[in-house]
Amino acid sequence: MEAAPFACSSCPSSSASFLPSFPVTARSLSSSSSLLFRRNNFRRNCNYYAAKFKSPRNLSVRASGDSVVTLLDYGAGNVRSVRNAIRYLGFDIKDVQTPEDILKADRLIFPGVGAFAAAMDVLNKRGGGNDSNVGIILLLGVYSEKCLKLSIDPFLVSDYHSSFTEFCNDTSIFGTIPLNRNIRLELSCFLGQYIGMAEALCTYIEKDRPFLGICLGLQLLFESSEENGPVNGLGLIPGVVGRFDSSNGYRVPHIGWNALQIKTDSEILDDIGNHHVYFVHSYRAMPSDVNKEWVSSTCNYGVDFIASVRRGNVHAVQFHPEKSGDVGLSILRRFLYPKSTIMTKPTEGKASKLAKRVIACLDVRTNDEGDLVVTKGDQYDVREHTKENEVRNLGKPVELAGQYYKDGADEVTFLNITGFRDFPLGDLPMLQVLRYTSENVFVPLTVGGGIRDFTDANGRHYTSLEVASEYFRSGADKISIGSDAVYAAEEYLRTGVKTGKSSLEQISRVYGNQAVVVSIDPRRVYLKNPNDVEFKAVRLTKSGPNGEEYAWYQCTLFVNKVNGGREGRPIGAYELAKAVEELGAGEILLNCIDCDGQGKGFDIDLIKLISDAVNIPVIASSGAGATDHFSEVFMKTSASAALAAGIFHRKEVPLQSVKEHLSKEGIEVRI
Ligand code: 1PR
Repeated sequence: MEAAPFACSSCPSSSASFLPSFPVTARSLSSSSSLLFRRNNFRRNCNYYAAKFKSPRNLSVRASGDSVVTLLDYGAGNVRSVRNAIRYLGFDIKDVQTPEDILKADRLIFPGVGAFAAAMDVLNKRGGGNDSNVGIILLLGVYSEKCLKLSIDPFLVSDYHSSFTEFCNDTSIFGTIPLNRNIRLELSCFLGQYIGMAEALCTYIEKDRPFLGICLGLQLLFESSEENGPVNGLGLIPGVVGRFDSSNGYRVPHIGWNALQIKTDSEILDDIGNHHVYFVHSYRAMPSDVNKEWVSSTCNYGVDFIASVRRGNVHAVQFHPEKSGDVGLSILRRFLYPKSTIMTKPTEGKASKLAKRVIACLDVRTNDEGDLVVTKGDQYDVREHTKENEVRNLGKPVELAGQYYKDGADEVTFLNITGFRDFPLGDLPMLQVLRYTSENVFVPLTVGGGIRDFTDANGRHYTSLEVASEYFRSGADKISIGSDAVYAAEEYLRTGVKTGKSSLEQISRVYGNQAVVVSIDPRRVYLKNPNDVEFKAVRLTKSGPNGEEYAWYQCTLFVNKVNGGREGRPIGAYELAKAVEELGAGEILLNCIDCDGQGKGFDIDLIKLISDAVNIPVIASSGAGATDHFSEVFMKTSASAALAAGIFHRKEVPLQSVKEHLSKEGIEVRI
């Protein structure tokens, strides 16, 4: 490795003004021939450095006021909702730039998103300086403050290039006795901005400073995770984070609104025991004797897993309070205003298990005047059958989404139905819709349409991952892929090879499969004999127009070319669903062109076929016209959620009456 100059870009106190006159680097110090040089120069310069290098503890100025939350966002997914919720509750946000920001925080929220290993990589990165600087600074810190106490020969650590944690664990320096946690903390405080985020986080938590970890922000506190691992975590709570077992009939990821069993006085969870909160994850930590002091609530999903932990001022939750509606906001409020007595008590709930979800869907497109409107098709035809043939306009996207949130929608889905021709990153109004909606809507938002590779008019190429990232940054929790998933599944079935290059694979690798929905748009093709096609056919509950007893469900997509239109593809919904599950989809949004906008009920044959075929959650879509249709789909199939559009837009059936009806029928829903 090339020797780096001894200068730290992020730290004014280590600026060139007090650099030694000799070109010292950790590497230059490491050669054995320079030992004498090192000793003499090190000792000569040490007092000088000690005088210049002040502990951040001494320098520390309270950066944050009473109404500031420090947010640890390492850019791996959608934390816009957390930001929006914090602002909604009257707080400003200070972003963590350096580990020192963590140490100085008054209250810290860590909304971990993405994969465990990627998050630990970021946390383990050092704060300021580079490899060489860290070695030198550690050396100075150890020498000037701790050497006598630790009896360390500072020269043994002079070229220490690795992270602070590795340094502390190095038995060649500290012998077989591991460096005591208290001394580590003192050292890390002393070294302040030169330590990694991980060490700063451990220090902050061990000092019992107000902390709230969310989702991955809870998992990272444990010793390790099996996610692409084992991967070491922060090690503050005993236990290993493992994957849910889907072999016992439970769909993985665990997505949806589930109930908590409160174990101890958790303070931030007061009064919410009987309400549902929103989970979305495939990995979980398990309660055991070794961590029971931490566990404040559990949740059941085939097994009892840890839903929240609490010790003193340190809290972490596996669910998403920022996506759990009013109940979630009340949890955040209790964390932000711990002493406040003016808590509004949420109404009494009846949560006992994972609820079936009711989703409001907004098909969005630009009308002929250029305005972005919510529209709705009949079997995908969104134009009025009038002389003008205009696009059906059912309202404004942000307003309608806000209304459905108030009405109790468990999720809101936006489908940019002309995404096949509008480039989403050029289609800024759609991004604006997401941004504005996420300011006031605290349930999960899904967005679909146009997620694929794209080359714009200037020849600049964008990957589907870039498109998805922009959607996530704008407030989406999940993205939905239609056409591109059909192409990916076809290729996978043809070659048997997962290339890792499809949008589906790339996005789920980076954001996790729980963030990737595949939207399927099949239409019924009637058959006299199920063996007439190579695709999976079903026996119909109601025979076809010519007495056909079978049908297969042909996938379709929109082709954007002259005389283009919806094109049937040589792949069935069954084959597609199984292929995209293998490629990394976390959920399936199952439409049906024949039923869309008809109000005659969901296609139960299709939904049963697909929901029995895959282990990921299936959202039943198309055809809802009455409350009975929702109970029917949940009683006759294993769908996890039901989505509707027309009946809500036309105000034929209020969302709340769907929920009340389901509840009366004994189907658990979030009320
Ligand atoms: O292919 O990745 O660009 O995604 C395009 C997305 O747009 C796909 O998810 C596709 O389903 C959707 N889409 C494309 N054209 C239309 C259309 O209507 N012309 N909408 C369309 C699909 C179906 C549902 C609808 C339900 C419920 N709409 O979203 O909301 O059928 O309706 P209902 O309750 O009124 O029966 P890509």
